[in-house]
Formats: sequence, C-alpha cells, structure tokens
Amino acid sequence: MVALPAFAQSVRPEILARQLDHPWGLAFIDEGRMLVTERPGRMRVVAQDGSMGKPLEGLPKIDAGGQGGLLDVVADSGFARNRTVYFCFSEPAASGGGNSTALASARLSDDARRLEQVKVLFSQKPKFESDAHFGCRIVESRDGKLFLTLGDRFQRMQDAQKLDNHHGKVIRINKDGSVPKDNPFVGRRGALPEIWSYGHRNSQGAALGPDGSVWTNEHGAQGGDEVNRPEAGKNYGWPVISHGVHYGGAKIGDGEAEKPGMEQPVHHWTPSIAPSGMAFLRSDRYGKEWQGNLFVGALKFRYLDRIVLKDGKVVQEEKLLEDLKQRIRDVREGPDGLLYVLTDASDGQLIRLQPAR
Ligand SMILES: [Ca+2]
Repeated sequence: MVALPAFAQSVRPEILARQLDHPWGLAFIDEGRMLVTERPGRMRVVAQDGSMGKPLEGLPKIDAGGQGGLLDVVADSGFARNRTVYFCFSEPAASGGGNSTALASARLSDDARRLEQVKVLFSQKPKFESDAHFGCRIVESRDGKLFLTLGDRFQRMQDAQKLDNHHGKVIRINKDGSVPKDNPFVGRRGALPEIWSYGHRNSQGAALGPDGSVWTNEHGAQGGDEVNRPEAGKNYGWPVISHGVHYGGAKIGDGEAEKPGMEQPVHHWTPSIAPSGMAFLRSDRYGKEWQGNLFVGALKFRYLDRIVLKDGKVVQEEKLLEDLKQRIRDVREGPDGLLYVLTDASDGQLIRLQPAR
C-alpha cells in the first residue's frame, strides 16, 4: 500500500492494488473484500490489503473489445445470506455477428473461486455489430428490483426514441429476470416491457440516491454530459434535445436543448467530462459537508467530481484527485464509509481515499 502525498484537497489517496487491466466495476462482498471486474473479461476477489485472487471461473462468453467487455458488478443486498452477485457484460450473438449488453446473476462459490449457477437474466435487443456504447451499470433499488443502463450503440442513436428496442434505455427487472407488472410500458403494444425510461445516450454511471430513487449519468456527444434521475416512462431526450452538439459541431436534433414532453437533466457538463461510475456518500467519515454528496468519476478530465446537491439541484462541484492524472472509472462507498475508486488503464489501480486532516 502506497501513501501518496496529501493534497491541498481533503483526501489522501492510498493505492491498494495495481496491475488491474482496465478495471470497470467493484462491489464489496464483506468488510474486507470486494469483487473487481476487468474489462477484457475477468473478475477477481481483491482484499483491502491489496491481495488479489485468481480470475474467477465460470464467466459466460464475453465479446470484449473497444468499450465492451466485462463491465459492472454488484452484490445482492442479501449477499451475506445468499452469496448472489449481478454482473453485466457485452454478450456475443448466439450465431452470426453482433453483441449487446446482458445482465446475469450468479452465486459466488464458498471458496470464492468460482461463479456458480450463472443465469443470464436479460439481453438487450437487438444484437448489433458495434464495440461502442454499452451503458452497463446496475443498481438494486430498495424494493429489490434491478435497474440496468443501456447505451444507444452509437450508430443506432435514433433507436433511443423508440420503444420497440433496448437501445438508449434504462430497464427494470425482477431478480429472476421476469418483468415487474408495474413497469411503465407493460401492456403497451409495440413496446418492450423491461423499459423504465428512454432517450438516453450512453450511461456508464448509476447509483441509488439517498431519496431511494435511481440516479444515472450519461455521456453527451461534444458537450452535454448529463446527470438524470430517470422516472418511470419518461423520455430523456437523446438524440432530439441536448446541451451539446455532435462531434465536429453539427447540431443535435433541431439544435434545441429543451422540448415539451422531454425531461431536462438534473445537471449537465459542457465541455464533456466523460462521466463514469458514481456513488452517493452515506457516511460522515470525511466530515458532515460531504455526507449525502454525489461523487462521479471523470474519464476525460481525469478527476473525481464531488457534487453538492440541495433540493435535488447541484449547488457546488469540487474536483478531487486531479494530481493523480488518472481516468476515474468507478467510485463506491465501502462498508467502512470510505470511498474507493478504480482507474481506467492497462495498469489500473484500486485506490482508497483517506480523509486528510
Ligand atoms: Ca437528456
């Protein structure tokens, strides 16, 4: 474990583990251990002392490449009892080409070396030949439903406004893969029943808010990255409205940022920071001011964003970890109330943030 010099900022990063190959998601399974995914298609148990287990056996086939691979992982709220985990990944088509994001459940074996009883709960439709925009963050809500973010696959952005496919959506399912009867589009002809909200671009961050609702962030094109709090059945506007423009400067839709019937983000960033994993901090380990703050990893500008919210609006932002100069892929709160981040690199790191006094 390496202690870096304290920054003027209020955290002291400690590198717990190195040599993770593009780590993407982390999930604590007990006080001292977590599961960490690596994008090329590995998942390992990593302990707080930095010791790293061998890659777990039992993963399904993964179509790794570009932005795709093994992406998010979360532990079931009842993990201590059932050893169940959920993970999402780019799933190859059974035949022919193409891929899409899939969500699976599994049981972590008692010796923590294998994933058992692997079951794909959901596969994004349709499969499509692309290595971009998989979305792929998982959140378990307080009532035990699974939310999954799904990217627009880039070339298929127009699909985000249509309900007959899963591109550019947030979906909600039960833990056995079935569709909750109270999903907003259940029974609507031509609509896929898993859909919770639509009009999203590429959402690589999601977290359960202190208000009990699911929050997401998403990449804009050139500018217009967003934080949203997706509500049932609502349209978040992509690719019709945006606070950014297409790469190269062409306008998005009619060039408007607002339209009736389309939701505005809680917050947006121009220029794009390329937001990834995010977490709300519940503990007071960093002082009262940080409690309830939202933390978002920035890939492009290489920092961890601390966001202060008041009445559901962003009132302040602070850039943390800028001196690391690392792309921040994920951030989670540990059972000890401290923040843990993953950096996006071939020599990716797991870092714990200690409060600096
Ligand atoms: Ca939007």
